[in-house]
Amino acid sequence: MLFHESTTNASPGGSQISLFRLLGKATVNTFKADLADEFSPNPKTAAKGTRELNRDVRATGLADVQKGYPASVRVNLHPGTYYLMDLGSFFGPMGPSGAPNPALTKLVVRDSDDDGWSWSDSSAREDGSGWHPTIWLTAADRFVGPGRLPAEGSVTFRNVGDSIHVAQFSPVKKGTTDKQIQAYYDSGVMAPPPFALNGPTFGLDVLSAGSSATLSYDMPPGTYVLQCFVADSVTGMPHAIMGMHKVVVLK
Ligand SMILES: [Cu+2]
Repeated sequence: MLFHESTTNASPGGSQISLFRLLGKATVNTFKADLADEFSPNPKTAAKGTRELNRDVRATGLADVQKGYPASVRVNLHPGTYYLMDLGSFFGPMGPSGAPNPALTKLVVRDSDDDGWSWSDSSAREDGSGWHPTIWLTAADRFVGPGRLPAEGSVTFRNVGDSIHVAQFSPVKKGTTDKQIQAYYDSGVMAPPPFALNGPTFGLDVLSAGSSATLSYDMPPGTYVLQCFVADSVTGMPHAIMGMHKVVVLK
């Protein structure tokens, strides 16, 4: 299934859309409580939030987009009930409990009668040009894949780890290295990173372990850093600070 996304939200956060199923006994309220934990400033609570989200949802993107930079996400969906959420509206009005209360949109996926359709067939068609890079999100909480990606094209993200992850691209100065980024995080400095560049960000929203999604986009060429800000399920520290960043060049 292919989702096209664009936003009218001109704030730097734009729209951050996630698509997920609830697992086991989880309800919408369970999910909202998990999410509040995940974004807690207390690392122990944030770690718990990640463990809860790993247990309670199966998320497959979608995309984080800014105004003027639409993106598409292709995912393989089984029939069932799904929810769409814009995290860009997460810190809006508080709910009755004083916790963030993002709006959720329910989406029911039914079995298609058209048995001629398959995900692999259509993604092959979509990427007829041949080169179609894959970024792996690993159990060591790292991005593994090529250092060069298309500025206009598609990238498949495969979460082969054991935690939810996100994959956010932010522009950085040419020549920036992962070593410099790690040194910045290790320094604990609160000032904006010296390697940061103004420019549009984009990315793939939450992807659960065992899931994959293909992000298609058209962004300004240049150097970007791919990062994950999910809280570690043990320390509660954002994965990026623990090393989940990767400098990539979009050409
Ligand atoms: Cu991560």
